[in-house]
Amino acid sequence: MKIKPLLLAAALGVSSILGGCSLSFNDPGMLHPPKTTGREAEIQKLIEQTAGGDYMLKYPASGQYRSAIITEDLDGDKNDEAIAFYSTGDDNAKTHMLIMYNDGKKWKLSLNYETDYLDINCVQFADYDYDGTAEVFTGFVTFTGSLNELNIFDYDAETRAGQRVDFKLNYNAFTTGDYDEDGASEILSFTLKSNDTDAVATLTDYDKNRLYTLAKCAMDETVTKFESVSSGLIGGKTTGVAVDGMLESGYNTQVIYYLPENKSLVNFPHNPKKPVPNPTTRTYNVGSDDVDDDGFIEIPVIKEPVITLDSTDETIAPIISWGNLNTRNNKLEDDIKCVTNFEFGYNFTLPDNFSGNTAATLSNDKRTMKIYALNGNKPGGLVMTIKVFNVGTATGGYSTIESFNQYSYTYKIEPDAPLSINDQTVKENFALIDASA
Ligand SMILES: [Ca+2]
Ligand SMILES: [Ca+2]
Ligand SMILES: [Ca+2]
Ligand SMILES: [Ca+2]
Repeated sequence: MKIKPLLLAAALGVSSILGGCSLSFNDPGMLHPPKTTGREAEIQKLIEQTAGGDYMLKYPASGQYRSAIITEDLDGDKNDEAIAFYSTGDDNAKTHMLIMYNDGKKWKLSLNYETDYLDINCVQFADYDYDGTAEVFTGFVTFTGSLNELNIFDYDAETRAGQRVDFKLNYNAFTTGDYDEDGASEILSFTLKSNDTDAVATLTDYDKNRLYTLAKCAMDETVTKFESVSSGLIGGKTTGVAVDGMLESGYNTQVIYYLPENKSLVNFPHNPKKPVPNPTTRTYNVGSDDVDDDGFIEIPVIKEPVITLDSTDETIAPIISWGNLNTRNNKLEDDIKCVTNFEFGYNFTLPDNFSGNTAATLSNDKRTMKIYALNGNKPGGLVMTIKVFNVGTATGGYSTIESFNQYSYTYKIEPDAPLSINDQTVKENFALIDASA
């Protein structure tokens, strides 16, 4: 079983937003209009005409859509509509959001919405009212702490007019998905504990021509920032959201999902009535992800095994146990275990016959990982070694698995290894932590 390359942010010194919209905000987003050609140039001409003078395009700071001109086929007629944000030189205390469409000949204005907010957190698309046309979800950055305000815009496929829906929601992060299995999208939004907000997850649904709060649940008040929100299948047929958060020190994950039979929103593992330590609390910034591409999101639990080392030349390598949530008992079930070298950026998935039987160590310079058979709580016989050389310098009978940038990742299996493993398994179970993922 091979896990796909992961983006492990701590190893790379960057932070990642895996889908959804979070509070992440690092660029005011002002820029000169880009030089464009073709369709973009035509759209830009319409923006110029609408702005009627100097203008600066703005773009969302986070989420999947971050370009100055966002195109998306809202009504499914195979022709994209376009969304853009700008401020004018005359009135830079306002932001305009345009929805535009092409009538087959030229680009025309569907909506020119004006707001006092200056910055855009994110844009997403989802159809919440079952009419086959996606609504535009726009989060503006408010002037209150790290809160954003979600606004929704409806595009009429017949008249091609856009209008703002009478609905507002404050959030630190949000995403959309079909969380109650009724075939249409809901909004799942999250707030952090602050002077203005409680730490809460809110599920907003649509019925009888209005958006309303379907369910809420408490979240962990010690989370200071949302790192990423991943929406998808979490277990069984349940769609939920894995919320990776930053703590004062370290990181954790909460999984939020809806139970239709109880009409309740559930948080794993946070429950104010039955407080338990969060088993996902970790020092490394590793995010939840579908690591084995089986369609279910795995949650990382990092364990530093209690193993006695006689030598001070090496340390125990952390084990990441990627688990799936069982929504019947709200418990994580171990799925895939790997040992990780954060410094040189790779994972090695432990084969079944290694799991619970082995200890992995890292040399002090982190170049050498040794995997031993366990003897009580001490490393026993050496099974195999993974060693990182600078490209072209490998010696000592090591075979190369792959090379990346200046490094060759190599391995050697001991001739009389106390546990069996073959070359193919080593190569299959090795995965680089890919910076470009
Ligand atoms: Ca369209
Ligand atoms: Ca719709
Ligand atoms: Ca739904
Ligand atoms: Ca998976």
